[in-house]
Amino acid sequence: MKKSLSELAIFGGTPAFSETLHIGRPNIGNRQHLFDRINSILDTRWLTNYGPFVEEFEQQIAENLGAKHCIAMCNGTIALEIAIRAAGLSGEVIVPSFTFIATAHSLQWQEITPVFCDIDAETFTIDPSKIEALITPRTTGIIGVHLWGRPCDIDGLTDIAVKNNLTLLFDASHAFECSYHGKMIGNFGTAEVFSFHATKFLNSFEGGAVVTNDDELAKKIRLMKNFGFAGYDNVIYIGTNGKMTEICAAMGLTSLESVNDFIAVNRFNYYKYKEQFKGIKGVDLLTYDESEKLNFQYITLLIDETVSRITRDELCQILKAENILARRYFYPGCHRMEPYRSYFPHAGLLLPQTEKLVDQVLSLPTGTSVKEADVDKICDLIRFIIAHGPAIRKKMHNKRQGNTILACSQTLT
Ligand code: T4K
Repeated sequence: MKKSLSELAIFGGTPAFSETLHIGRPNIGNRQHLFDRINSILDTRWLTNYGPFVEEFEQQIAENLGAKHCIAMCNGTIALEIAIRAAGLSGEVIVPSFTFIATAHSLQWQEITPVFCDIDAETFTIDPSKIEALITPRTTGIIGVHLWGRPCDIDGLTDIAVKNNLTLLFDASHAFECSYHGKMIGNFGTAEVFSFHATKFLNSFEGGAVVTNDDELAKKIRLMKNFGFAGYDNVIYIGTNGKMTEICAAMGLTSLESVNDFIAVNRFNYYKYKEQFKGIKGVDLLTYDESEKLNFQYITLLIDETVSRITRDELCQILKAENILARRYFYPGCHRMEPYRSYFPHAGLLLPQTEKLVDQVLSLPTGTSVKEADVDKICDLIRFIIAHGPAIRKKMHNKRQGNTILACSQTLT
């Protein structure tokens, strides 16, 4: 527990953690089960292309979600690209800017223009009431993102999609094992896309999947992820290589066995953070609708600098010096990254909620590698920082000025 400003690592004190505490540390299941599966892969010499583990992984995911089809892929981005192509999207597609860049890139990569829509001020997911103003004759679809595992307003989006004859897809990368009105994510829209990247709640090292209840679409996606082959020597679609390998499926199956344990740890950490952040001025923990099924994978703070008297970026910098790698997910918004910021330099004017939020969010470490004592230490530190906000800012400012003067004098000598 720090007692004075000079004990903060940013001012030369000893960091709170001797090793970096990362956000996004993978949840790891039973090692022996993974090793057994890997041995079996090596014994059978079936490494990829419709192996038994991929098949089992797909079946288990579909069963778990109560959906008809799961098509496993090499990662979430390729899964998005294939879902978009198979669903026949073209022209313009409406997406939130407040998401990981892959949501927008998976469209642009196929020369489909992502049209950025603002988010709702409460849910931080795409705001259905802003969509119709963005529809043009070129619009073919909407992609909602269940950000941080908190579902979009699926009913609102479905109404607009039906009314305007648009295809509705969901980027459900964060939302495996989450529900909406009691129904598992994976069952909405034309299809939903998951990521099983190392940093995700459920990981298969790298991986992703398209989940759908549409038989025809599933068939098409299966062909497209395998170069368009419909049997030996017969290609019927343009396709790519989106296949998941056996070793990734082995990891995915191993992770699936431990889903309840992962949730229990995440939930515990979430409640611990929630308890600790009560009453810290200007620091709000983003909460979940606890009547739903949740994976609790993300601990996200909103920093209101007018109250906290320290900016999100200053807090992030101070925590980094303490070896706590908090991340500004998803700063600065897709519209402020290339190529979109060159294509649409004024997009921010239509995205006031996004513009506000990107400067406030800070994600903190959680997951099975983060212990109760770690959470306590992080919260103590943040409490201390906020309590001394103005003094810390001043000291940081003086330090910056000192460094500038030093750098200038070194340049002159
Ligand atoms: N849509 C959404 C909404 C997404 O969030 C994502 C991915 C996608 C689509 C695309 O799905 P994939 O194609 O990735 O399956 C990370 C992930 O790479 C990315 O998967 C994820 N979203 C995004 C939110 O986060 P970075 O650039 O922040 O990753 P990186 O390398 O900085 O890692 C984050 C932290 O995780 C590090 O501090 C260290 C830790 N880490 C990471 C890896 C890979 C580990 O401890 N071990 C590891 O193996 O993007």
